[in-house]
Amino acid sequence: MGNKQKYAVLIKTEAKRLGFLSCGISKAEFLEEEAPRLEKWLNNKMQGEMHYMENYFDKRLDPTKLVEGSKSVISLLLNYYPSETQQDKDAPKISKYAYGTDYHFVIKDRLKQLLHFIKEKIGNVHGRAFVDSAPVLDKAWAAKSGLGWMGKHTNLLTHQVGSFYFIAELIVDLDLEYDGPTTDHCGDCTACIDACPTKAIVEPYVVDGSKCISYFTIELKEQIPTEFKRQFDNWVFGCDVCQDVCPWNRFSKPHREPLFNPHPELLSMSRKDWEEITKETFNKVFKNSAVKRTKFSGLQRNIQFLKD
Ligand code: B12
Ligand code: SF4
Ligand code: SF4
Repeated sequence: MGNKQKYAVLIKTEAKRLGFLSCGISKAEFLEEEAPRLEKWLNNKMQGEMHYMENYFDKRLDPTKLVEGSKSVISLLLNYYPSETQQDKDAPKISKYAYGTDYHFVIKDRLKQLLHFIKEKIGNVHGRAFVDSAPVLDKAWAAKSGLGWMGKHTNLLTHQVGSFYFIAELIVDLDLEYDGPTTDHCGDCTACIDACPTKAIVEPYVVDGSKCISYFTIELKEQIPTEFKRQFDNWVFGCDVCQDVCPWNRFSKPHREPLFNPHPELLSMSRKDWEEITKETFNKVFKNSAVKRTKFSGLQRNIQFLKD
């Protein structure tokens, strides 16, 4: 076994031990296929008010411009599929990914541990840890390294565990053995496209971000356009519809990450509790959650938007 292969095995074994669902490795290089797609998406203004998506176009497509001397992108998945969901079927809905502690903190910590391990076992490796917010095309890298395929709803998914997981990566200046992509198993299915409440999946594999409920309820700082009234299917933070209807998500398995467990009160909150939510309850129930990012005023705007 050569060093590249030996180190790749070592890293993947440690990633599993740290609780990651899976780990795949790609050569750090320009993402040729994604470049025209990202350009088109931006030209069509599908980023809406998410102006950060317009920045660092070159770095977003080429990790060697983001991390000097980088050779490999190590992609990692972390499962967040909960064993229980909200009990009141009429209550405003929170996306499953936001039930527990904000994933940025949980994953960043785990990534640092993995990087530390690499430095300790392999040597003087330079690298950086990324999760979500950096100019990195998380899904494209995970797909390139065989961790799943990008479905028609554009999320990364697999046969084995569906799509309810986060994606993160380490970009390092270490040569490793690279994995190849897997195949697309969407076939003739159009369940996600048909079910999307705001028709945001404008064509297979293309989501118009500016029409997605997740964008309206989390990213948009202004008022939600009234033309979308009564189309939110009761979602107040994110939206899971395209994933909930995906046949491959029948194979989702509950996570085993205690930090992703919801505050005990969250799942039992009734519709009435939501409508009467106070700042104190908000601060308590969403103490460390990603929901905190919309602030109390943002959540109230979203709850209000569902009315009449
Ligand atoms: C901006 C963003 C959003 C925006 C825009 C969504 C989008 N699809 O881009 C909004 C706010 C709407 C959003 C919503 C959600 N998001 Co988001 N989001 C991101 C972010 C920050 C950037 C994504 C991006 O680069 N978009 C730009 C466009 C160009 O990319 P794209 O839609 O992925 O487009 C690709 C495909 O369309 C493909 N393509 C185009 N044409 C064709 C044709 C063919 C044939 C093929 C095969 C492919 C293809 O190429 C494009 C470029 O790769 C990433 C984190 C990151 N840094 O990557 C998280 C991320 C994608 N989001 C994530 C999640 C969990 C969500 C939500 C499920 C949250 C929720 N429950 O509310 C929803 C899902 C909505 C959806 N169906 O996509 C996860 C996805 C995990 C996974 N399993 O895939 C990520 C990776 C965050 C993370 N690190 O875990 N998100
Ligand atoms: S998250 Fe909801 S609104 Fe966004 S594309 Fe999926 S189903 Fe449509
Ligand atoms: S619902 Fe169907 S089309 Fe959409 S991602 Fe899942 S398998 Fe693919």
